[in-house]
Amino acid sequence: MDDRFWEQFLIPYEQAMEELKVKFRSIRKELKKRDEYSPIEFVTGRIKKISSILEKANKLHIPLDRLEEIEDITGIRIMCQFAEDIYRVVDLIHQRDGNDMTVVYEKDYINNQKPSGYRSYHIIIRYPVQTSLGEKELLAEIQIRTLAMNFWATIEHSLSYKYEKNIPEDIKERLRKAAEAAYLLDTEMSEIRDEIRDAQQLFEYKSNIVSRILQGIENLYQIGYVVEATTFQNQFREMRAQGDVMELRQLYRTIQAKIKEVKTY
Ligand code: 0O2
Ligand code: 0O2
Repeated sequence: MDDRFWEQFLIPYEQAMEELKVKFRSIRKELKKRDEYSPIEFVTGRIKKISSILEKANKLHIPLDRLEEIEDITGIRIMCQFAEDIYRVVDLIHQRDGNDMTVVYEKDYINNQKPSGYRSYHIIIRYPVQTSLGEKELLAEIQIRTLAMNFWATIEHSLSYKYEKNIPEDIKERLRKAAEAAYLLDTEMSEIRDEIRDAQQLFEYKSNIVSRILQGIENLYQIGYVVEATTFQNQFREMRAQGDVMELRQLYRTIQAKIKEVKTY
């Protein structure tokens, strides 16, 4: 197995990696252009190192003429801001299942954290690439994780290499604690996110009510009910300073009722 063999062997895997990176990055671009939230923060890809391919073949007793059975020669990694986004990305992949890719199986290391502390959602797909020799279907692994999970896994992976996969027990224990901290960080950020979303919705609701109140006061002025309009305007000024949504809602209803009443005369 010389360099030329590996060069040829890896061509379709590199092509698959490039195509998949473009496809997942385009989802992000498209959503951003439409001013929608993207569950994808960024996407990276890698081709497994030759030494790791051989190591894995050896570990899984895969003969060298069946290396294509290794599932993660092409690896795509999708990073999300929040833990909930992971399942949105999983859904996006499921929607494509049977179209440009086929899901073979999935490993949920989010709900089933590894003993090391590792968390991520893995999807193994079958992906066709068009080569000069015709179509070739190959396996690829998509890892979906949050930024916090990625931070932890990147450091743990490099330590794992440093210690040739024999990380001392005390460091392993500290890594497990760090994984717990990463998990708490994800949970905390999700809660903050929910609160931000609630606050944004309340703000939106409030500004709609305010503009409807102003519209109502304007209507009363136009149809000649100046005294009522002025009274409502004064009430509105006071309420706005306090900013109570329920009171604003009540004022809006009173103005609407008044308009209805005077228009029936
Ligand atoms: P942009 O403009 O940065 O958003 P390539 O295929 O050449 O585009 P390559 O060489 O494969 O990319 O690089 P890699 O390492 O696979 O992925 C790099 C992409 O991931 C770049 O985005 C980086 O900006 C982004 N990236 C890597 N690490 C982080 C990180 O910690 N945070 C964030 N937000 N992004 C990161 P692009 O697509 O080049 O474009
Ligand atoms: P590379 O080439 O260094 O990226 P195995 O890896 O054999 O134990 P399996 O079933 O082949 O298990 O695959 P698994 O565990 O579903 O996924 C393997 C890949 O997931 C790893 O690739 C890592 O990228 C990641 N991973 C899995 N467990 C851990 C972990 O405890 N820590 C970190 N940092 N990453 C993990 P490789 O094999 O490292 O390949």
